[in-house]
Amino acid sequence: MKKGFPDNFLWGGAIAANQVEGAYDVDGKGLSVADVAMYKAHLDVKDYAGHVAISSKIVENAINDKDASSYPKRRGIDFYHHWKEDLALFAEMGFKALRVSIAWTRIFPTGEEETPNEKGLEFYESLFKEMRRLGIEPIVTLSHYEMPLSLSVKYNGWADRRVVGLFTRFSNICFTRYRDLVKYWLTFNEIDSIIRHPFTTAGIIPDRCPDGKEEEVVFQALHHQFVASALVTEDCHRIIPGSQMGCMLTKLTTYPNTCNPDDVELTLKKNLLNHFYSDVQVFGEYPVLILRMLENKGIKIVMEPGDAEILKKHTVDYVSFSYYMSLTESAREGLEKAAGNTILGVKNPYLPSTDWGWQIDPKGLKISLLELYDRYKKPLIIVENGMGAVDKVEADGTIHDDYRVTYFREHIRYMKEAIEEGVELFGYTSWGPIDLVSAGTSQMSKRYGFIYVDQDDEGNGTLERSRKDSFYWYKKVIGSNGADL
Ligand code: BGP
Repeated sequence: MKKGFPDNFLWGGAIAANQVEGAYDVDGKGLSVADVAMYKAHLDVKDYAGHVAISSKIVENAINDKDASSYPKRRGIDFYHHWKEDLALFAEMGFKALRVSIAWTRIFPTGEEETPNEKGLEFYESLFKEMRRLGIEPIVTLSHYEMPLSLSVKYNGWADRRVVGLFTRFSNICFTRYRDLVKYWLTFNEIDSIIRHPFTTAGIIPDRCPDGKEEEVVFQALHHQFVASALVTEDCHRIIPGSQMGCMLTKLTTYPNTCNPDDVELTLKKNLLNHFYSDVQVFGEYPVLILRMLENKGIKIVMEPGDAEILKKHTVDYVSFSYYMSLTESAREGLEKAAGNTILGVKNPYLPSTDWGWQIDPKGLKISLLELYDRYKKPLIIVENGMGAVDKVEADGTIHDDYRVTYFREHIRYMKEAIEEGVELFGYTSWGPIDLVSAGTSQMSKRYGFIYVDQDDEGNGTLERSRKDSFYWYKKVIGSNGADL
C-alpha cells in the first residue's frame, strides 16, 4: 500500500516580498512595517522578552532616516529587478510551486489611496504570468509582515477595526486582477506570531496601547485578523471559482520535558494555544478553553454583531504551516533554555541545533503532520521549512552545503512516512530557496538557499546568484518525486 508522494505533489520554495524584493521606494511603493522593523541603529534595544523593542520614537526615527543602508530589508536581494533570472533558476530545479507574498504597499502605498498603484499591480502580474509560463504554481500570501507603515502609525495597526475594511479592499483588488493566474491563496503569514512580535505582524506599537493593556490590544487585533481572513475567504471564493484559501500557522509542536504531570499540563496548554489560531479559521469559532483563558486574564475582546456568523461561514479550505523546530516545556525553573528566535523552551538533549540555536527535529515534522491532519482533516501543505546556516564559498566559487542536504533529506523522509500513514499532504515549499534577508535577525549571513546570493550583512556584494551543492540535490529530489533522497 505504501505509495510515497502523490503524482501532482507541489514541490517548491517560499519567499516573502519584504525579504527579497528590495526597491522599497521604487515605482510608487510606500513604506511597510518591515521596512523599519529592523532599523539597524536600534537593533540593540531589546524589550522584556528579548525582542527588538519598537516604540513610537524608533518608528519616527526610522521614517525620517532616509539612509537605506540602515535597513537590510529595504535592500532585500533586489528580487524586484532579478525576478526573471531567479524564476529561471527555480524552474531549472524543477519547481512545481513557488510561494510568494504581495507587498500591500506596492498596491496601496499608505493603505488608504482611492485607487491602486498600477505599477505595483503590473509587477505581480508579470511575475505570476512568468511563473505560469514556467509551469510553477503560484501560492500567494496576502500579508507576510508587510502592512503599510502609515496604518501602523495612524491606527496602531490591526488594533483598529477600520483596518479590516482596508485589507479586504486590497485583497479584493488582488483577487480581481489575478483571478486567472492564482488559485492558491493564504491570508496571514504565521498569524500566531502576533503574540510574539505584534509590530511586524499587526503594526502594533506597544507604547500606543493603553497602560497595561498591550495583551488585550493584541488579542483585539487578532480578532480583526480572524474576521478579515473569513471575509477575504468569501471574496476569494466568489471572485475566483475553484480557488483555495488557506490559513498559515507557525507549527510549534511542543513536548513535555518529563512525564511529570506538571510538565504535561504545561505542554498541553502550549499546544492548545498553538492550535487556537488554526482552530478558529478551520472550525469557525473560538475554542471554549481559550475564551475562558482570556476571561480569566481579564482580557475582553470586542466582537461586533455578525462576527460569529462570519467566522463560522467562511472557513479555510486547507491548512498551511511553517516548521523549523520543536519545543520542549518544563514546569521547573532554572533549566537550560533553547535559543530559538523569539520562541523559548528548554533544551532538548536528543536534538542537535543550528548555528542559531534552532533545535533540528525532523521527526517532529511527522508528528506535526499527524497531529494537524487528525485534528482538522483538511489538506495540508508545508509552506516553510529550512535551515539557516553560514555557508563557505570555496576558491572556485562552489558551496558544499552537505549540512543543508542532510537537514532536508531527513525532513522529507518523515514527510513521506506521514503521507504513507494517511496524511493528505499536497505540497512542500522550503523556506528561502534563494538566500534572503532573515526576518528575525536581518542578517544575510543566515542563509537558507539552494541558490547563493553574493551579499553580506552590510549590503556589500555583487548580488550575483550561484548554485550550491544543495541545488543539484533538490533538483534530483523533485525530478524523482521524492523517491531519490
Ligand atoms: C518565519 C517567517 C519567515 C522566515 C522564517 C525564518 O517565521 O515566516 O519570514 O524569515 O521564519 O526566520 P529567520 O528569517 O528569522 O531565520
